[in-house]
Amino acid sequence: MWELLPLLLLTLAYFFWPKGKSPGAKYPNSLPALPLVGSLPFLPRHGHQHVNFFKLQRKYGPIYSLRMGNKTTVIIGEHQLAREVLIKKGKDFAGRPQVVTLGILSNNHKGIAFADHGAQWQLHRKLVQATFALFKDGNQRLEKMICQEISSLSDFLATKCGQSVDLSLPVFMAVTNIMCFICFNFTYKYEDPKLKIIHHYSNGILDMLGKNTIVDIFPGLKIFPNKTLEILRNCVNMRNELLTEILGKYKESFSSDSITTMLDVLIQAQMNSDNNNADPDQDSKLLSDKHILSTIGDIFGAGVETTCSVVLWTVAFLLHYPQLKKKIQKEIDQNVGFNRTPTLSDRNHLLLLEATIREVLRIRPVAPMLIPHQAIVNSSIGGYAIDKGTDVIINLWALHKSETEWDQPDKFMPERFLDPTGNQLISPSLSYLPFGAGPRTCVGEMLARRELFLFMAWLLQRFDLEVPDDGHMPALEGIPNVVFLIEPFKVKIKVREAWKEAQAEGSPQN
Ligand code: STR
Repeated sequence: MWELLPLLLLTLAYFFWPKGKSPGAKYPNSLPALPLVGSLPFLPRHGHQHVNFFKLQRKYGPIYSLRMGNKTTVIIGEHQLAREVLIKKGKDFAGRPQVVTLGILSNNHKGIAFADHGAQWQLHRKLVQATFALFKDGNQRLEKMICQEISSLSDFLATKCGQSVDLSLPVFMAVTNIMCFICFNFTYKYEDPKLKIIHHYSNGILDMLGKNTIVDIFPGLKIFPNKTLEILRNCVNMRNELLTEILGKYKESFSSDSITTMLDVLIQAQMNSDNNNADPDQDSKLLSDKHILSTIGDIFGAGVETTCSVVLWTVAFLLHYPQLKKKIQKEIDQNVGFNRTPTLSDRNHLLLLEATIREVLRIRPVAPMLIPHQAIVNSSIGGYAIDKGTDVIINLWALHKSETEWDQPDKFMPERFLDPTGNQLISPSLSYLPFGAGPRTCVGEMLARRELFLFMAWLLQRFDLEVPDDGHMPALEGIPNVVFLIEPFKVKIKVREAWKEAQAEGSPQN
């Protein structure tokens, strides 16, 4: 009897939900849909969703819709339409669907990644951007710090010389420290138990979000016990506790004379709004400690999981393409040598490495369907009507794998990002948006590109990354989660002979 209750509630919800189609308007092609379950029975049950959506384009075209529960979702698989959504009509589509799991993660849709369009999101995004502006080009504080972290990582890896290791934890620790520096101006020692806690809850959050729980389609089901939501809540609580502790301590020593971190920027904005009696209930309501915590949590999660994942993907591809790895190393040897370590100014010269990173971001995008968008007003895409409240998914996978836009899109070919002489980076197609675009575009792109370059340049200068003795190659299929993860793999670490020789002659200066 009780089992039938959700069904009954859902049926009622379905029939009483406003449908809101405007008569006469032309809507995108739609997959078949049944009452209650929508198009779910018509979606392939196996394989990666982004691949399935891409295949459905053959039948339904580059824009089509489907229904999930009572919601309409439009799928976009072509760059002109994607650019219309993200850039030209970016504001119309700057909303985010509010689903149960992400509500838990974002302390009720606070922060910036999953917050809906509105004053809170706008303010926090602006403050985060203001923080990144503190680290712009001329300022080498960030570069120095990133290099210091990579140097510690390299020294740690050197102790594993000859062994096959899973790089994910060491890279996680290095990247976490970089985010700690940006947010709080401190870093952890590798042996600090707090780092293990951060690793534990971050993995928990990722795993639980990857489960695609049915509550996100039928939110009514959240009243029933649900293991996934329970674990997610535990992990989020763990994170919130750790961040609250940091926040509390930080506030005690905060000084508005020296604004150098993200937390400084947020606390200063909070204080200014508290002191500004002119509008007591405007910004201050949007800058509570909970809001600050959520934004820092987003930036942390986004900064760590994405960069970690791309570094691992890049290493994995280099194991599959040893000739490419050698070529990049030659490029590093010629342009940087062994008397110094790579810096950001080498980006203009290590073009094959840059091209390789771009190709990794194409063939295994961090977010193959970006983060879902939502229409905040009635609008249109490619002449088709899109009602307010419709979810819009940009299938980046489809853009990056388009046969008409890319030569042999399934092949890993970094050269496609270089002109035939190999002396210049090129953009071979507009169908390439690894960081999204428009009002929701990734705020950390500059940081991410710098980190990826420095991590790979440093690692390849000093180490030969090789397939382990057991011959196990990394699997390249990936695990689509909120981040497109690579399956765990091991790599054999060997300090390069050339590096050793140079060391013997005189130690490199940083
Ligand atoms: C990773 C796990 C975590 O602890 C916190 C977050 C919140 C921000 C998320 C991040 C996640 C995964 C990657 C996201 C990021 C916001 C932007 C980024 C989704 C879930 C991407 O768009 C790839």
